[in-house]
Parts: sequence; structure tokens; C-alpha cells
Amino acid sequence: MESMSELTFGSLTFKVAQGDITRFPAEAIVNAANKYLEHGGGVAYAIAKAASGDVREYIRISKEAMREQIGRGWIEHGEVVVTPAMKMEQYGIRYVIHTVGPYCGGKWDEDKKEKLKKAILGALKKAEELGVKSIAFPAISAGIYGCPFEEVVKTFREVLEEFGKEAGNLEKVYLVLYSERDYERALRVV
Ligand code: AR6
Repeated sequence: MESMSELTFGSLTFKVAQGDITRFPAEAIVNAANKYLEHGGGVAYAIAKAASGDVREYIRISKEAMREQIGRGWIEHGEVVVTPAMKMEQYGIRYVIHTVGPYCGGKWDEDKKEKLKKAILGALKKAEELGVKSIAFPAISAGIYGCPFEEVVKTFREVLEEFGKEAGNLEKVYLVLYSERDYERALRVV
């Protein structure tokens, strides 16, 4: 991670970073999942591959965890599932928190924003519950789900600003952008 931008909200620091989230040294990383935890593409596939080496195996582990933690075979916006980091432990990652953002297909409105807020907040609350000090997010919904990137980044900032007031153990929240271009774009928004 060469360069970073940092904001402070209460006891929380929110940093925009550039890199591959599957190697990012945060205690918990968040997966931009779909509701069935079928990690077929994007960051979900990358995380499943990096964790277990076998994507199908990690999908099985995720679905089993979902049954245990949620009691059914899908999650709503705001509900999250935790799975072990497995091979990513070598980078200091302990947990993967799966959350589901809205599908936008290029459109953006209040409803999508609310769903994204729930998805982010659900993961933050779970991180507090797990007692971790750091969590890294990808740009949830800004890839395959087609939500406008700038709006996604703005929503992160808003949620963190609010959450900073009630944060407990959590000290560092990272938004990790994969490409240099996204990183530069994010810096212009936060
Ligand atoms: N590290 C950090 N960010 C990444 C990485 C990585 N290794 N790989 C991709 N990104 P997406 P979504 C960025 O499509 O829009 C999956 O199939 C990517 O550039 O992964 O929420 C799920 O199973 C983009 O900015 O998630 C769902 O079906 C961001 O991660 C669906 O896609 C999110 O892109 C979810 O779509």
C-alpha cells in the first residue's frame, strides 16, 4: 500500500487504500457477496480462491456457515455471515464477513442507498461483535452489481461518519480499491 487517504470520525479512522483485499492486513475483510453466497465472480471469487484454493469448497463452507448463523439459505441486506480466512491468515486476516449490497444496473436512488448502508453497517456491527480492531471493505456493489462508483464511496463515508460516534473496539476501517483508477476517483470523493 503506497499511498492512503485518512479521515477521523470519533475513535475511528477511515482510510481509502489501493490493493488486493485478499492480501490486505486487516483482521476482518468483507466480501461483496450475493444473497446465496455463490462466489461466482468479482471480489467474491477472488476471496474464495485465496481463502481455500478451491472456490467450490469455500462456497460450501459459506453456505454451511449461513445455515448455522442465519438459519436459512440466503441473506437479506444488513444480514452477514462469517467464515474463516483460511490461507489468508498468512496476511493477518482472521475473518471474512459476507454482506450483500444492492443491485443497481447503473441506476441509483434512495432505496439502493439504504440497502448499501445496511450492508456496510451490518458488517461493521459484526466486526465489533467479533472484537476486531480493523476491517477492510471492497467497493460493495460497484462492480458486477453496477452501482455508480462515486455514490458507493460517498455512502461509505456517510455510514462511517455516523458509526464513528458509537464505535467500540474497532479502530480502523479501510476501503480497498483494486485499481489505481478507482483509488484516484475515490480520493476525489471522500
Ligand atoms: N480486491 C479489492 N477489490 C476488488 C478485488 C480484489 N481482489 N476484485 C474485485 N474488486 P464485485 P458487486 C472490486 O463485482 O458489484 C459476485 O459475483 C471491483 O473492482 O466483486 O457487489 C458476487 O458473488 C469492484 O470495485 O461486487 C455477487 O454475485 C468491487 O470489488 C456480485 O458479484 C466490487 O465488485 C456482487 O457484485
